[in-house]
Amino acid sequence: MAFEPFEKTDYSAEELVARSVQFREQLSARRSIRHFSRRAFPREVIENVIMTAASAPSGANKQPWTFVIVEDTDVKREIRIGAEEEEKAFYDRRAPDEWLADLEPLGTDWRKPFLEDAPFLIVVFKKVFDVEKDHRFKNYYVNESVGIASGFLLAAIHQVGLVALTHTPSPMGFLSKILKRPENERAFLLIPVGYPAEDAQVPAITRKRMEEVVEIV
Ligand code: IYR
Repeated sequence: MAFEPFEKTDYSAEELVARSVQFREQLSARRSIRHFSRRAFPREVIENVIMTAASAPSGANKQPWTFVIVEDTDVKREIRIGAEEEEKAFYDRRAPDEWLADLEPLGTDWRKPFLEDAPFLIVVFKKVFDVEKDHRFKNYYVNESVGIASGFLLAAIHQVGLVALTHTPSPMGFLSKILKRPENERAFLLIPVGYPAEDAQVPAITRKRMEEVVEIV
């Protein structure tokens, strides 16, 4: 592999602090949203946030991801039906009481209208291996890589000024079927993206204080 110079930046200590505060404030204003407007916007925005995600680091630079953009109304409906079926089973039977108690403050239930309301759904697939000419090639740290890319994606959506939800109906096999994905891909996250509904509300959550999440050695 050829090497090339790294285009570096060089900020002073004061600039570093100011930039870290600014980005912290910007990103910590992001919230998971469950009520979407149907207001349209260009698909180009979605393509750009996805390509931001696809710039994430990955094990051995294998980039083990596929991002499916769903904009077709009928396919969105099919996905809503599939997700609600799994979610109904989750809320009615599968979820242990402790899990339901943890979800209660968030006000979630099996109904997922946002899967039809949001103009776009992004379905993130992880590639557990790659296939070329019937040969299987290994990917590495797939969950870590796709998790990092998904973090980039959420940050990019927020920076653009749109909202999203990291939705994980479980199991997600219905997504592979509806979207006709190959056998080396598994659904990782289902992310509706759009403008928030006029009357969107969010639970008044708090974040842990620094002392609770940081240890200095
Ligand atoms: N997948 C379900 C349940 C759910 C689970 C967790 I953990 C959440 O943080 C939120 C919801 C649903 O989407 O409703």
